[in-house]
Amino acid sequence: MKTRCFEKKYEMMGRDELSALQGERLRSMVARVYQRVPFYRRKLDEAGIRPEEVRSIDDLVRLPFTTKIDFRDQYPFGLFAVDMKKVVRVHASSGTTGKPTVVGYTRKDIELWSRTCARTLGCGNGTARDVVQNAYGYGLFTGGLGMHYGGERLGATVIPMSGGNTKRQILLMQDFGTTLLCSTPSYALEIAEVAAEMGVDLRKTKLRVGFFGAEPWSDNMRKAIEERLGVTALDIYGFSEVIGPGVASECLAHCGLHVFEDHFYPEVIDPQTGRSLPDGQPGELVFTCLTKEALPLIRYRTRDLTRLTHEPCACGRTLVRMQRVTGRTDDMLIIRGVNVFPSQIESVLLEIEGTQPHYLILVERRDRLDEIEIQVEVDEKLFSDEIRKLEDLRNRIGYEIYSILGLTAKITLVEPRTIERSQGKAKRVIDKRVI
Ligand code: DLL
Repeated sequence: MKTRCFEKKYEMMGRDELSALQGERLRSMVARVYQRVPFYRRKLDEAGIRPEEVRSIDDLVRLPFTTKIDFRDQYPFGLFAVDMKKVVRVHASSGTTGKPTVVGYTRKDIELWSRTCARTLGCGNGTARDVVQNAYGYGLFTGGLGMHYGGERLGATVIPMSGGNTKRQILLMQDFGTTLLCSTPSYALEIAEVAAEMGVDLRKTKLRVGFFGAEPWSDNMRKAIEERLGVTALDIYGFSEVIGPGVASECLAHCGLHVFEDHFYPEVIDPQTGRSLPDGQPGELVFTCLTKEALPLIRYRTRDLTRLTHEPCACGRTLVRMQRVTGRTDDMLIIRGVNVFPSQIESVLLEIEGTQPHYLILVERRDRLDEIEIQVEVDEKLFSDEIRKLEDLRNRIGYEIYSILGLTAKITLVEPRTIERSQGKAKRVIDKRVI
């Protein structure tokens, strides 16, 4: 199989050489965070580990984990390992409650990120001759700017579309000769449907490969996307805490996602015991950033479930592969590409006078788009009041939810004791989507 790598030296490095490189990078990273991040110094001290005891990559399993709670506790910049004057960019994703999870990049981190996103495009044999239509959202979300810089770093021509404006996407796709599409898989299907309504056959355009990620999807969706858009659909994975997109990417051999492990070292652990699991066993994915300057993380627990394999791949890359993410260990939902924790919705509701702490979140996929409805019980007396008061409350909740999540939710106010009570753990979410 014909493989074009953006950084062959690293993507096809011998395993022994790669391990040695990882060990060296781990050593220097641990020494750096010990010196510069009080949070890590405390954690390593508590675990009784001196930085100089970390000699090879095998020592990683002795180090403590980092979690999303640590981001919340160190909000906003407490985990940064450099002075703010070296930080040239911040991004953010959803935290578990009102505060976002904030991540930072130095100039060198941006260069690293550009390269790993260029590698991602390289996994679909992308080159400087390609035209990349980037339909990931630009802004605090990492998808847009990450893939944008990756495209430019590759030397390709980037069309910075962001999400939405679907008819325009289709028009430019034809007129500019787009060859590579970057979007969430659900948005790719939306593009296909709108194109069909417009009478445009996307299979006749120059579109060649799509880089789809940021949300869970399935082989059925892959088939539908490939048929309707006439592309090879690749699964790409990443998350903001470690960098954004550009952590792992499927190649044209379609047998798992190559993890760019010379920078982001993956482990799979048993989520209950924290014990590292061998190849092939499913568990929680954990990442260590070996080279990042602004935010180097030690053993960050992603909560994503998958398996790893070191079996050789037909493309020739030697990098470890992760299988498609099959679920999460927590209750995070991804709605229209936005990460949503039910606890975020709860904290909004609890702050609004007139609501009761009984609510239900309903998620559906209608006309290819995710829809979210929040049913919430309100005080008895509001129902005997004027309708206008209920209307005001509904608008207020909708507004607050939008300002925290950036999502428009349908808000339904219901009378007290309408929502079913549970005997044990309350069921707060009904997700009816079939992906
Ligand atoms: O979604 C980064 C990204 C942008 C990845 C564009 C790929 C493409 P976050 O907003 O921090 O970052 O969300 C990260 O999304 O922990 C997974 O649960 C989920 N996720 C990301 N990629 C995939 C994928 C970006 N390919 C969270 N399959 C992660 C399944 C994915 N889930």
